[in-house]
Amino acid sequence: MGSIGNSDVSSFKLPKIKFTKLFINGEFVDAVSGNTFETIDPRTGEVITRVAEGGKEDIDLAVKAARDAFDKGAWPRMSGFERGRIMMKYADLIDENIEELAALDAIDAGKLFSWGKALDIPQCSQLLRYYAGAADKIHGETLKMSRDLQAYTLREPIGVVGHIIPWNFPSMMFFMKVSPSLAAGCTMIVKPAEQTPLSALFYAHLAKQAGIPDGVINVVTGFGPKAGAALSSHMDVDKISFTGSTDVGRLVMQAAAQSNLKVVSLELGGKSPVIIFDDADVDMAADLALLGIVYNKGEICVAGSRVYVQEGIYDKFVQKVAEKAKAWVVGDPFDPLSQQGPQVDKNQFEKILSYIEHGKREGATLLTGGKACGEKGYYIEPTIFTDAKEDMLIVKDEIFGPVMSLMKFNRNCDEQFKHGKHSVEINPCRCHLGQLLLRIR
Ligand code: TXE
Repeated sequence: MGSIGNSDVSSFKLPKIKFTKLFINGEFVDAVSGNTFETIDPRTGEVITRVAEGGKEDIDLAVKAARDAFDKGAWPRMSGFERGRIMMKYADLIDENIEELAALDAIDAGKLFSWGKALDIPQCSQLLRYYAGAADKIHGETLKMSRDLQAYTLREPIGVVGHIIPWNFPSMMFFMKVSPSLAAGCTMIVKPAEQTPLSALFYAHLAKQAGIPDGVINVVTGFGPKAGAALSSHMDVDKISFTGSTDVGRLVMQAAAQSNLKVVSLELGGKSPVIIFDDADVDMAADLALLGIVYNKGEICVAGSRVYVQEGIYDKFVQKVAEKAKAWVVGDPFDPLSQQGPQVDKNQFEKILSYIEHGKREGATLLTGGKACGEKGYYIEPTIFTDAKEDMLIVKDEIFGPVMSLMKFNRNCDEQFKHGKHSVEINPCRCHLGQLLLRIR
């Protein structure tokens, strides 16, 4: 059952930690307070290293650097083509360091090393290249107002942008936010999640190597209530882009409203449904439904956590998905046999286990999994509940872990859902890919 893989991973060379300080105005510096915090390896629960703990004073310094770089620096003033050329160089440097970057996310976030190498890190350079190509294609419009009057719009960079990122995709989230801002000519402060600061600091180093001018990208590691709150309430930040929990999203929006009414983008949680009809290929449906909940250990806002199966294939589907979940290999992210690594930290691990207990107490039937595995670290078995009901917490709340709730529906599902208090909510998760961080004048 979701066994811990057995291959020897002790021979894998763990990455050397090179960067642990804040990156402000092109330099790695200590926090003004001199404080540091531990970043933990979820494979073992042990400390990897200590990282500078940025606070309000450090955010002030980083915002000043970004403001100067925006008001007086070369980045917003150079041609889009030139910005794109430097971004291409940045992307090449990421490709040259794939192994080290994937290894950093494996020890800091528990992400599978093989998937990091094949997916997460290559997607970072892909994002940079995509937006590099957009940097010289930023056009306004010409509007014919009347026979004698013509108007036009110009797209300009919005200014200094604050990016607050979560821990589930430390690398991809960094570039989903940073790449469009760079293309637009903005300058920025990135606040990585406290659980996963290591790869962000490496990306700061690569930005400098690529030739991105000082002050354009600043990285302030630290905690949300201090560094994150200081960024979202800062009077000299023009836009804040946040990905994380719905509760903190609300705080960020409040802070923006109560300070300088900065523009806000929020990408929050989700509770995504998977719907499987009678005519589906049961084997394939079981594969995909399982992948939908165990991908990235379920720590993804589009995890398929509620699975609705039509009654004609329900029993067959339950049997198949249970077989597959039992064969799923949970283990060290460096083990090539592992299909699922540890949850990101102790908090998340305990939160998921407490939801599982809730599910049992609420009367759902545990089909597979349901407990932690391994002697150390934050590993959890792929867990499937049947007999789940719409009003159970496991069906309503975002668990953000490998926990699937299975529900049967029949041909009259319209009626069933209408009268059964069906609570499909609009997924508040939004994609940032289309966001170029420009304003129209
Ligand atoms: O998120 P937080 P957490 C959901 C998921 C998960 C839950 C909690 O359900 O179980 O959120 O995760 C910073 N002002 N998602 O507690 O706290 C924080 O430092 C400004 C979904 O880790 O929202 C980090 O950088 N910033 C999501 C970032 O916000 C603050 C991915 C996210 O942390 C702050 C992650 C404050 N007051 C979690 N407090 C997705 N959509 O993918 C914290 N932060």
